[in-house]
Amino acid sequence: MSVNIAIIGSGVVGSAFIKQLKNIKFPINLNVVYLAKNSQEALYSSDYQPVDLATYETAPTKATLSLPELAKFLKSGAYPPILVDNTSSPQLAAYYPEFIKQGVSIATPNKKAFSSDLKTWEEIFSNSSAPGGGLVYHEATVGAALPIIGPLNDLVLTGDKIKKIEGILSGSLSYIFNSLSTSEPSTTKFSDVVNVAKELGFLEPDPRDDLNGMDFARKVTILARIAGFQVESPSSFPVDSLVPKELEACATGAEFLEKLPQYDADFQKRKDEALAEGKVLRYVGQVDMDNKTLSVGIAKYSFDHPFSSLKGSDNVISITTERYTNPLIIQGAGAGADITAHGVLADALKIAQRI
Ligand code: NHO
Repeated sequence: MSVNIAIIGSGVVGSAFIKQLKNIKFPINLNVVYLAKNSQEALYSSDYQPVDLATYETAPTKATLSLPELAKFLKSGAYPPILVDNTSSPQLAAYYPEFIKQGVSIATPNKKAFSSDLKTWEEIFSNSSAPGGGLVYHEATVGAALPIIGPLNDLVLTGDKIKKIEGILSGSLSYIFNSLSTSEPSTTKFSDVVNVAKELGFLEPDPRDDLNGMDFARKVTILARIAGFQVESPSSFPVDSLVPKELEACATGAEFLEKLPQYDADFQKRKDEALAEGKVLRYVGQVDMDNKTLSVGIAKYSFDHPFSSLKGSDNVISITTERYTNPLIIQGAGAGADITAHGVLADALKIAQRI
């Protein structure tokens, strides 16, 4: 048995994905027929010869195929096709409904298609369930490779009712709050912790892209939609940005970091107030299915709550359902290239077994 695979993107996650794929043994032949290193350069041959993953970094490339050309190429191969999107491209994401309609299955950590407008989400899943439609697996769009989307889907499909989802779903914001707000009094400064997070590689080049909460809001949108809440978009509910209003206009991330210490006193006050109540601050996403509300922002938790003892950049999610009246709690590393890549590869292998 064989499948044809197209890999799009060879950045942080993409290159870790290729390394893992190169080294696995699997009963199905995983034939990589197309590899787009970036939006300009690709490796492929018109007779579907496998791309040599050992030499892809230096091998001569061709111009990438347009998305309609790529769909046609994959559809015309001898084996069922899987597209692995390791980019954050909105253009590629917008083309998922068409790929799926044409029988191309998708495995991806790219959140864009699942967290933009509701219409794209609906098209993806209705095309996937139509006869001949491709399969869609996107476990690594939330919590890296932590098993969140699979179990949540299983609960919904088997008739459980989701009541509440609450989680810390950003590696960078988890690290910042775990370091900043502890059960012991501390004078650790917000700006210092943000700088350390940056040095450790947890933050985007411009830290505001993590601190504005929008990436987190996309993850909450995905979870709410799986639970049956038809969220219009990640900007249709309150998101508490950690970027002070006055610093939104800074021209660069470096200027933002330089001015951030002016706001340390605000964070110190907030965490001191929480400590006085026997609580710590955490940056969380909440979905309340009974009241149909969503939010992303700072919340307070007592010292014995599972969110309070989180370590490093770990993620945690708590899912309360009709069956799980004591919430189902899933916790572990929620960031990092190898971890994310294995979530994507595991999804691609599941697809290969099903198509
Ligand atoms: P990169 O390193 O920018 O790589 C993207 C590559 O795609 C680039 O090489 C670019 O040239 C190529 N590309 C873009 N458009 C293309 C096109 N049209 N055709 C062909 N190639 C194209 O990005 P990453 O970091 O590898 O991320 C890839 C995807 O994984 C993104 O959708 C990202 O959101 C997702 N993702 C990444 C990570 C991570 O570890 N970097 C995580 C989760 C999801 O859990 C991880 C994490 O750390 C989460 C987060 N930082 C947190 O929670 O704090």
